[in-house]
Amino acid sequence: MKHDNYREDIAGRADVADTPELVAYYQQLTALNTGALWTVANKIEPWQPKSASVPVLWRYRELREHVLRSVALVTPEKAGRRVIYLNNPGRQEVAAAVGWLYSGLQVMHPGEAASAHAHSASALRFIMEGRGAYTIVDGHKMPLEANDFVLTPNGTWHEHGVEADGATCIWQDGLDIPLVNALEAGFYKVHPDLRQPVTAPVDDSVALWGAAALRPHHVGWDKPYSPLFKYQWGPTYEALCRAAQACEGTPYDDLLMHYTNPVTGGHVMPTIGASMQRLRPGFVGKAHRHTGSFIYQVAKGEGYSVIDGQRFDWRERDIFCVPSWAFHEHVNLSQHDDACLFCFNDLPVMQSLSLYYEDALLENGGHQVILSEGKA
Ligand code: 1HN
Repeated sequence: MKHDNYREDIAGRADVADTPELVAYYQQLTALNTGALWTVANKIEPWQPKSASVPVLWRYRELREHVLRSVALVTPEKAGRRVIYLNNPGRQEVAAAVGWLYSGLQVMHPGEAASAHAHSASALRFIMEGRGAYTIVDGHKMPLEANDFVLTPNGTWHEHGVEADGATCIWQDGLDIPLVNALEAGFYKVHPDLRQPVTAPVDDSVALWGAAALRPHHVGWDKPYSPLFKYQWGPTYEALCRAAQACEGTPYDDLLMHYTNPVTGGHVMPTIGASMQRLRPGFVGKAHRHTGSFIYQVAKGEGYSVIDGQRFDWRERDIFCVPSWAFHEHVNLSQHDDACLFCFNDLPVMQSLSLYYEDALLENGGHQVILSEGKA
């Protein structure tokens, strides 16, 4: 296709043929812990981003029973966290779901709790099913329901549980663990009491900071993450539906809203951003690509996404990933119902390091040629 644009046998690219003399020279350099740049230059300076991750769809109806089985196999006390993690075939050595992002499905029975700990990695949860789940973040307790999005930012004490009168809960965890480990900045501590006291009224974070466009006058905030820890599904969905009445949306994402830090208007955490998007009934998106790694969960509806030429059909609770610089386009297969996609990503990292690039597909009416069909 475009391969001629990326030839390596041109001026400006490394193109040195081996000779016996050069090979001997390279061996001498290796012995001194050095190397000739031209032997690796084209590999370490690709023409454009080359993700090691592959697009993957994790079907909830295939995963759910395995996640539930873990309840009988291990306790949260012994496991620390009872989680089945999403393992991208291209990223197994760093346990990433895509790029430098980790994700997993955590399950808890009524009356169970996972002990309090803190780490330099940032984390989030997106609630999938159940009743009576809660998270406590630095003394702030929050009850959680399906499609709620909750932060456990870097450095905060956090623990989770399900109330005794609740029902088995499953939620998706998202963390920047692979990134933090790549940067060699991972710290981890267990709370000395294994539990933290609840020191604030339940849901005070939502009460104080959760009113759209209103900021409390007398309460300051100087942490690098959002003081609003929980973003509830009800107001999020309502905001998307109302905005859809007021504007067109984009050809790629239809109507997409970023969850924001109400103090800054910026991303919710320094390293992880998140969004919820609504694809109107019958929406057929065009393809674009950008840098950064993206993990989606289908919060509502049915459709498919074409990622790097592969079609993935999804329905509610399925999870899929879009690697950096992979073309992707989303389609809502229903003519009557909208579809909503929750997404978390490393956009704050890409943007703050000036590494965010974006590109629309211009050929073929803005649609990828589908090279393989994902099974429904
Ligand atoms: C973690 O702290 C949680 O708090 C879940 O529930 C998954 C995976 C890796 C590292 C820390 C949690 C995690 C994690």
